[in-house]
Amino acid sequence: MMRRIGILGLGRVGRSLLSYLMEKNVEILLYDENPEALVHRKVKFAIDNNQARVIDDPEDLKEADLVLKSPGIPNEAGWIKKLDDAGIKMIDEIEYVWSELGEPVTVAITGTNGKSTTTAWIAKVLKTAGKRVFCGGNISPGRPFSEALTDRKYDVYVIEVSTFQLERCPTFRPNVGVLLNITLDHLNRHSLDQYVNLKLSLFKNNTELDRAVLNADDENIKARLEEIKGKRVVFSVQRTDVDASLKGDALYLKDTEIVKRDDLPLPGLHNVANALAAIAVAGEFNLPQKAIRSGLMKFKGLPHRMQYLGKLRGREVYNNSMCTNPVAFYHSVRSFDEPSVIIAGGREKGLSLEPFIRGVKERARFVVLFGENAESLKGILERNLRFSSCVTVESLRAALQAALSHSSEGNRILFSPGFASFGNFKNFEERGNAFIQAYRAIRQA
Ligand code: UMA
Repeated sequence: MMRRIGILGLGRVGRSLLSYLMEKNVEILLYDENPEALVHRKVKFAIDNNQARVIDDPEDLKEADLVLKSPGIPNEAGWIKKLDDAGIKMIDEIEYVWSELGEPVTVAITGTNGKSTTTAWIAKVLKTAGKRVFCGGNISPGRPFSEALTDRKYDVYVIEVSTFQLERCPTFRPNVGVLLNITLDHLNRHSLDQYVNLKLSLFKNNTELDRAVLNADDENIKARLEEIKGKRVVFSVQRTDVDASLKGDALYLKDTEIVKRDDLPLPGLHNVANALAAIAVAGEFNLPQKAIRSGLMKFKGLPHRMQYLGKLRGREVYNNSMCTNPVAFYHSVRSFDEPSVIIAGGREKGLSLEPFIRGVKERARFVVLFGENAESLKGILERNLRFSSCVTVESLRAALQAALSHSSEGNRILFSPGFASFGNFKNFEERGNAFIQAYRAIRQA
């Protein structure tokens, strides 16, 4: 009988898996809770041409030999549990693609903050050294890992993986796994213990030949270091007795100077840490110093992550829409030594506001608040810091205008929300694009 494969969720991952499976001799079952997902061109084409069958009741997935789950579908959902109880084999895209590709050379990057930047940076370094690199995974905008299935021409697969993508990966074993940091995020879906365990599960199948690249400065990682399997390769911005370190004004791989800190294209100590992670990975590939240095320096950064937009009436404007939690906010405002005029606010995820308040205290010249929690943040800043240099506004354009009128030439305006985009936008990209549009509109006015 023909193999039956179910695809759960028809977002970017589901659609990309669908494209691949349509070329195979398998029966495809599709399920998505949102009927709108079925009218997407690619999905509709498959259904109309009888290349895939939509099922209305997830119970019917019990007919499948294998089910591929999209990361956005919570593992804890009742209907998912029911499928588990029925003994259905259900795995994550990462597990499926990695085994379909025949367990290729893979670098997988995870962590709470900085993973997209570090993923792209590592890919840049490897490319500069002449490797053919697939760069994708959770990184957004970017390519889901499953896109690698349709063009197999790579030496190395560099993928960003989120905890949502690691829950059902029984055999996945990257040659190099990178864990950047673990701070609280996504606790609406995971408890802290669960979250740390999931991050560490990246290494659970490691053999002695596999590498775990780890941040020695992170308390949550340090506490569990001994239980991480494989060869541990450690980086730190504080210690110099590690594999990749910051010594004085330069970044080192063991005793070899790789690059001067001032030559890195991205600001902030957290980006020094990200660069050290990339250096540690490059070291495991035995890349020459020159290629590592040049790859690190050529990197342009990613959209919506400390993206420099240009000057507006003499103020430097940065878009960091990707900043979706208070810890990321703290690091992003501290990227600069001088205080900034900050635009922040959004939807709360139940995380501690302490890093946000500390970030304002240490680096805010003025704060413009926008989004769902704007009013409450204003109250909190006034109560906790007696900080009254803030206003609330109704739109991003108004936010940028307010930032302009509360700053002077030579100041920096930093859009670093610190909270989720939901409520006003679909995701951080839509929010970042809206900010860029506001910037352009004011520049042209
Ligand atoms: N769906 C259901 N039921 C649910 C939830 C979703 O049926 O309970 C359906 C939706 O109707 C939709 C589809 O599932 O049609 C969406 O699937 P998805 O949410 O997995 O989205 P994709 O488009 O496949 O994108 C996913 C990642 N999304 C999430 O983890 C939520 C993208 O990460 C990732 O870029 C992409 O795969 C490629 O790998 C986004 C993200 O926010 C950027 N990630 C989080 C983060 O970075 O913090 C983890």
